[in-house]
Amino acid sequence: MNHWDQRAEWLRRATSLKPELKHWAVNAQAMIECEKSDTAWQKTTVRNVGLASSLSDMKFKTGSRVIVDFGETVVGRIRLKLRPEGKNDSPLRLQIIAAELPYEVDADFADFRGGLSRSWLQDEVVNIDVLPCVYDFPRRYSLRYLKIDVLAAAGEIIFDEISVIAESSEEFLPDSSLPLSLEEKRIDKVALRTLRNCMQDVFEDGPKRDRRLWLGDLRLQAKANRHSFRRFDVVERSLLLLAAATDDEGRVPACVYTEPTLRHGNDITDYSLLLSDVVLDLIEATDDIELGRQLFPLVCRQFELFRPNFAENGLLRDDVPGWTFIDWAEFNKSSALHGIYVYSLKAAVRLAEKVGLLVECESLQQEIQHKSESLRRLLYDESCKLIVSGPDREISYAGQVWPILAGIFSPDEAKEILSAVENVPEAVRPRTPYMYHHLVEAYFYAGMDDKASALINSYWGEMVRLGADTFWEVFEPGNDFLSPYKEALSNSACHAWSCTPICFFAEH
Ligand code: RAM
Repeated sequence: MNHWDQRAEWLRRATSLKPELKHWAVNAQAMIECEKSDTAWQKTTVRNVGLASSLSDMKFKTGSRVIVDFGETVVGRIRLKLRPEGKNDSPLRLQIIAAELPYEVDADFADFRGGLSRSWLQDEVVNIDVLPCVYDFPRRYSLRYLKIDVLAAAGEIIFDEISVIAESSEEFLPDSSLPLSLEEKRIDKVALRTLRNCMQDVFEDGPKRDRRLWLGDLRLQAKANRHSFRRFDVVERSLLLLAAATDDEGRVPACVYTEPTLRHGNDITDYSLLLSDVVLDLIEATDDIELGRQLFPLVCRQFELFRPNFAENGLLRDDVPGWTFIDWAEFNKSSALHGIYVYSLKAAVRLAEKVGLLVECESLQQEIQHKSESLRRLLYDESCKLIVSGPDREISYAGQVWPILAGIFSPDEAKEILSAVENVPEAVRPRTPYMYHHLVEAYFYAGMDDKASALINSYWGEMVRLGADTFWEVFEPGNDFLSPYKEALSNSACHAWSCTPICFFAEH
């Protein structure tokens, strides 16, 4: 089959796998007010001021405000059941803010200075012509809190109901039968809700932002899904959409837009390489050998496209073109990317073995050996037990973690490396749950299980202690307003790549 036909075929199959979304109502639980607090996350805390069930006894007029809490973060469409009291001769004008975090409820959006579009912020003004009515907002939001300001009303109005018609591929969070501590159970539940809320008709990175399918996020979602919802249809659909949007050179996109028609989004070098791992994970779970064989050439093409970035000595050149992500932080990414290359080659070999393409394995094996040796020989500083990166021999956590996950070092050596990096104050630390996930994995690989558990507790556990009921896109303890987009309001507070405690608890 030629390239065009193959992509069309993948798109057809992906379309046939489109899941039917489940819908259910989540009612507002409480009325709240926001307050400034020095000890709260992002300096904002909420105070309960009444039960949402007493709303129907209250009357609102021009200038009034109500803020409700749904008790958990939900993704769906807001529904208001409204009734006029007295004068009813003109439209009702409302302004809403749908917020994932208390800070968003209280912030002044006019001060927005972010690098991403202001339109990601979840606010809107609506005019409702006919009362009484049940008004369903057309746009889907991700929210825990809803602020409603009555901008103009003819007379008084009553909210008989404020709810969200939630939507996702799955409604219920699976019950874990794992022997977990109370603290771990809480983390697990938050992780499951995060994954569930991102599981729309594709695996989205975040239902508030970017509401988009990213290969790197999908990789972690698929792993967590294996231990929880087991919706392999949604994984396969998501993977095939990415495959179907491959460009004419054969590069798989880092993300796609699925509406109105499929479109190739950004390219990220490390995400394309990791395609092998996503395919392997799915085929291991489903045993769909035929699909594995079909996707194998696409997996190999990613290595072919990337290979010219290696110099004669087996190290990456300093000027790898395009976007290398690894984590939302500025640092020399060379040793991490080298590690990802070897890690991804190894996944490709396992995939080839699984689907019986043994002839292909030999050259991949040789390359693994060659690239592992060059990293060890040229980037590993035996005297201080650290992996350096780039001409200035920079040290970062990612630069240690990925070569370790690639299996270039034994668990004992990995332990020495991970212990050594802790004593380097200038070592660039992880910034996002995405990179923290890989650090935890590296601790487990090195047999440092206590370190891994402590990190799960101090990182994901801390988010829970700060009030998270879904895990955040970006989290650095003590740095409340950190944002890769120069504006914390743009951050997503329910983000796919943060859901992986599900994997840690199930696997270790
Ligand atoms: C952001 C999103 C997404 C991530 C990319 C690299 O836009 O947070 O989850 O995969 O960056």
